[in-house]
Amino acid sequence: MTTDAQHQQHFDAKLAADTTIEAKDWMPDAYRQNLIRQIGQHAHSEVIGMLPEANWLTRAPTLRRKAVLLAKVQDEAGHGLYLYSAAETLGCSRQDIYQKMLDGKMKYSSIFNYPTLNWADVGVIGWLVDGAAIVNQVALCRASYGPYARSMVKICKEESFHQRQGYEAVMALAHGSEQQKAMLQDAINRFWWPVLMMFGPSDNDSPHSAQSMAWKIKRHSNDELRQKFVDNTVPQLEALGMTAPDADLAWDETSGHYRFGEIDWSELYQVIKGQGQCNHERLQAKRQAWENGAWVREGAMAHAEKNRTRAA
Ligand code: FAQ
Repeated sequence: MTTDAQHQQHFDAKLAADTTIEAKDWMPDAYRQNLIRQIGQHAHSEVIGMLPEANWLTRAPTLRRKAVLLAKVQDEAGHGLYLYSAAETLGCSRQDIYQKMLDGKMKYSSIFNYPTLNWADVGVIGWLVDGAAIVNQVALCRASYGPYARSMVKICKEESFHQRQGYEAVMALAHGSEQQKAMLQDAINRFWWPVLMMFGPSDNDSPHSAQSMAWKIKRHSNDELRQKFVDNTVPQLEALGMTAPDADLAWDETSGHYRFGEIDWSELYQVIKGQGQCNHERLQAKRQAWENGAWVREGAMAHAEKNRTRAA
C-alpha cells in the first residue's frame, strides 16, 4: 500500500523533472485547491471580460470591425469554457464555482470593472489587456498542471490574434484625425494603470506567489511579468506617437528595463473588494443572464434525461 509520504515523494519528483501533473495523479490537497482558485478566477475573468467589449458590438464603426470584435468576444467565451473544463478535472463542479462568482465569493480580474466609454477603449483592450494577458499566459503554458497548461496553449494563440486586432485598431486611430488621436490618448490614460494592476499585487504583498512558484504553477512572479509587459509595450506606445500617464516612465540603461512610477495599490484593493466603477453592473449582468438562461438549461437537461431513459 502506498503511503501519503510516498505519494508526496512521487509528486515532488514529477515537479522536479518538469513532468506535468495530470488529473488522475495524486496531488496534495492544497495544490488542488490553489489550482481550483486560480483556474476558476481565470475562467470567470474570461466570461466577465466579454462584457466591456460587447458594449460596443452594436456601435462598431464598420462591418469589418464589428465582425472582428464579434469573433473576439466569442473567443473569450470559448476560453472560459476550456478553463471551466480544466477546473472540473480537479473535482470541482462548474455550477458551484460559477455560483460562487455570481455570489461575489470568487474573484475575477480587476480590469473588467472599468467602463468602455468610447470606441478607442475597444482597441486599447485588445492591445493592452490582451497584451498583458498574453505575457501572463505564455508563462502559464508551462504550468505544472497538464490540463491548465494545455488549455493555455490554445488560448494564447487566440489572445495573440486579439492583441494584433487591438493594435491594428489603435493604429488606425493614431493615424486618424486630431479627434481620433485624442480619443486614443484618453483611452490609454484611463487603462494604463489598471492594466499594470492586472498582474496582481507586488511580490512582497502577494500571498500565493511563493507557494505557486514552488509548485511550478506560476513560473514568474507578478512583478517580473509586469516589467516584461512594460518593456514590450513602451516601444509600441512610442510607435503610435502616444504617451503613458506616468511621468516616471523612462528607459534605464543600467538595468536594461523601463522604470515606471509607483502603482496606486489602494485602487487595486478597492476594485478587488467589489468597489470598482463597474463591479455591481458586471455581476448584475451575469446574474441576469444566468436567470434568463434557465429555460435553456432546463430544456437541455430534459433532453439529456429523455435520451438516457430511451437508452436504458
Ligand atoms: N484582479 O497572491 P496573489 C484576460 C487576487 S484574462 C482581481 O498575487 P495569485 C483575457 C488574487 O486572486 C485575465 N484579483 O494571487 C481577456 C488573490 O485573491 P484570493 C485574468 C486579483 O493567484 C482579455 C489575491 O489578489 N487572467 O484578460 C488580481 O498568485 C480581454 C492575492 O494575489 C488570469 O486570471 C487582479 N488583477 O496571482 C478576456 C491569469 N490580482 O484568491 C476578455 C491567471 C490578484 O487569495 C477580454 N491568474 N488578485 O482571494 C494568475 O496568473 C494569477 O491568479 C494572478 C494573481 C497573477 C492574477
